[in-house]
Amino acid sequence: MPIFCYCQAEPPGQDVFAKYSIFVLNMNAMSNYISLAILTAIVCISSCQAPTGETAQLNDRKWWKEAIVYQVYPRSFKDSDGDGIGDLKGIISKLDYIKSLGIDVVWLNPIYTSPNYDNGYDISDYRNIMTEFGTMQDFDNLLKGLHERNIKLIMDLVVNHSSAEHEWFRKSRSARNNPYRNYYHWWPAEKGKPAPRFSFFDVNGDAWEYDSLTDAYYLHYFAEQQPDLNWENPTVRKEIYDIMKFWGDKGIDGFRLDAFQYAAKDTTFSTLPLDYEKNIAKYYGMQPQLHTYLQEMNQEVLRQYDVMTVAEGAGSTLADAHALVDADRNELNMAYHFDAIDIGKEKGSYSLLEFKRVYSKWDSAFADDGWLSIYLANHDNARMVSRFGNDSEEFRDRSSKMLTTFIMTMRGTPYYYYGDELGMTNIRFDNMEDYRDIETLNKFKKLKLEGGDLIQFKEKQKRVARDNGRTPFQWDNTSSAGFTTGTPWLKVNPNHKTINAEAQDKDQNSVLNYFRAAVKLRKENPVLVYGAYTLLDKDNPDVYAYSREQNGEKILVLLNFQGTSATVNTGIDMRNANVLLGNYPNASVDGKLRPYEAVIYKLD
Ligand code: TEU
Repeated sequence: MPIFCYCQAEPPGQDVFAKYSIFVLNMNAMSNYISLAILTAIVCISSCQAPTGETAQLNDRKWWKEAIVYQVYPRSFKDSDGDGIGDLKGIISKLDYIKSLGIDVVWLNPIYTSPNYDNGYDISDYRNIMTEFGTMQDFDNLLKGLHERNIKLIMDLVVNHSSAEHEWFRKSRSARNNPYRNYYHWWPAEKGKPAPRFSFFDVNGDAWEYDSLTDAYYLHYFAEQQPDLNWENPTVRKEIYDIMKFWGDKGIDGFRLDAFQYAAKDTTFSTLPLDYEKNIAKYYGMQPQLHTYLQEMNQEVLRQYDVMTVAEGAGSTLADAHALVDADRNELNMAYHFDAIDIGKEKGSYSLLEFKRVYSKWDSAFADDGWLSIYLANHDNARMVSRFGNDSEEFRDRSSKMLTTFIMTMRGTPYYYYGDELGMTNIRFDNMEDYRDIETLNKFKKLKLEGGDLIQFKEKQKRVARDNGRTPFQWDNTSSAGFTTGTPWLKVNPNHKTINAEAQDKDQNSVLNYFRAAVKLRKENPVLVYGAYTLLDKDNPDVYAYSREQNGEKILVLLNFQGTSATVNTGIDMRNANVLLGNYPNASVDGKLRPYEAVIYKLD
């Protein structure tokens, strides 16, 4: 007798009818039906179990999971008016180039009105465009140009703090009884100095700034010009939701939430344990009410638009990250953690085994629920080829392509940083005068005040300073790399003579065209988006090997992270392996890889 089980699956319309035929043996009537009912229930429950791993993810397809995000740092992309600073008209003039990359989302770093103490991450007017970058009309033209090319736009939402020049803060600091006072975190001086709070950018590392105007301290986790907004104040939250709706109504496609893990505060500002700075995400981040605010934001704003959301920072535990992005939380779509990007920042602390361990840990933790972003660089980090590859003349090309292969074959949404598609490298300034970044400059001042080792500091900045990742885009080999006709706000890397888009565009074997091929391959193979990830040969110190599998389709990825030949033992029969993409002509098919060799195989 056939039995039907009805299982409601998500998304609706893909209901599963499990049909089972059960044959009833000769037992007495009553016990027959009881045991039959129990049996049916067991069968049905097992067939209705929520699908796991790639099936779960495959059942929950979303455009932002299948997207490839290209991060444009507007200050350094293309200058259209010769003032040496990139701008919106400059980006508009390069939209066909961006389209040629095959990516489908652009993330723009902040373009709002700002005094630029932290390059736009100190906003003084959230509904206006920074003068150097252009006008609101330029923004509307940019958005239109992107959408005409089927490219979505996500904006940077910097609301953990504002600029100290924002009208809100001007009013807030003007008097203790000003209606805007509670828009920020103030501590009246008569209560004594508040408990210490570390600041990422403050010259004294002190997040409490004394303000004589009202004899009180205000909180700033970043620079003193970036006072933290008081998210505990519902009026502040309403202001921010209205700002998000302003941009949502303009038709943008998403928000990247800057430093948002720190937005909710424990306003008792009690004394923290001695070494709290070593785990700042734990003590500053993920305060319980953060989730209340995100669910409120989702209710008030996000669900009214077809937008994607990504949080910068995912707390200090996997559970923290899940709480931000799991589908049933109704908070955000994804978050990016710092566990991997921080590997190797301390000299000699880099190891491929640690790199593999971290990425595999996060992948398996998010195999069934939630979703991850995959990145190796952004505006807060040095260039990926200089950090995780090898930017010597001999290996820059191969290792750039190898790292691109990694980003485009991992599960999660790839975030790819402007210029990495050319293999742009660190600039490694010798002189502090060449730096423009508040983080590097203030840390240098702080170290000087403390009598620290300035030479060692300068050496370290050549490896990790943010300005290494912010040098102007290298369009061609002319004096300022085709970025500007004026004096660039930050020096152009002299290696633009050989590393530039114009040269690489016409060279089929260039890093640029390899990037285009890798993007195309990911777009044509959903297994690279949703497929199960399996780490292979995990203790191999030189090669990162993994497979991606979905509905019987299997892809193998081999990446040699060394400048020497290496062997990998995947235990997979390579005789049926078809090469889909490789960064060497006639890719290896025997597990013996050349320096920085990368190969993607389809396994039959
Ligand atoms: O960065 C937040 C953050 O966590 C920083 O500590 C960041 O990781 C650090 O700068 C790394 O060196 C965000 C933005 O991405 C960054 O550009 C801003 O400077 C910062 O917030 C303040 O808005």
